[in-house]
Amino acid sequence: MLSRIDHVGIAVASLAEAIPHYEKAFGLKVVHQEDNERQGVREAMLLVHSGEAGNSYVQLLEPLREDSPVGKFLAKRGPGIHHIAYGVADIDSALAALTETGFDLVNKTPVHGTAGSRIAFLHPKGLGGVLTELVEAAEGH
Ligand code: V0V
Ligand code: CO
Repeated sequence: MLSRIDHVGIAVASLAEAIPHYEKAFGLKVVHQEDNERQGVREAMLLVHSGEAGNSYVQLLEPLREDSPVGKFLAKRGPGIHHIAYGVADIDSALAALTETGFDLVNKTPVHGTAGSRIAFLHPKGLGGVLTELVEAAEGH
């Protein structure tokens, strides 16, 4: 079902402060930046690797509001790894298969993700305390 690690989502207080650290430490480059109102985040994608199965990124996440998943996470736990996202070729069939097994889905149908992707979150409870996202990337991402 899973084709790659698409991204690691990292909660930060400020993109402007965090991005230069990643650029300097690893020579990564921001290839996409976007505000996602529904998710309450301003996010930056830094490309790590392009492979046959698709791309892998670091996703830096700054909250747009305190009362958002990343805003609440920062207040409770401080900055750090917020979620891991796996690439899938077909998110509809992946979600259908997970529903069949009675899995606890945050999103039962895909929602809008970064750069035109279709995404869905799985609850951390069922996955060792790790918030997990599935990503069906848009063509070319
Ligand atoms: C909360 N919890 C987490 C967590 N956030 N555990 C692991 N990783 C996280 N990131 C735990 C928290 O410690 C509590 O555990 C429990 O879940 C309930 O926490 P809460 O603060 O009361 O939060 P809830 O229940 O209101 O919401 C938690 C969920 C929420 C996971 C349901 O954060 C959510 O819907 N997340 C999915 C959307 C999202 O994260 N969007 C931002 C990224 P205890 O204390 O009860 O044990 S957007 C993105 O990645 C995009 C756009 C993209 O990739 O394209
Ligand atoms: Co993400």
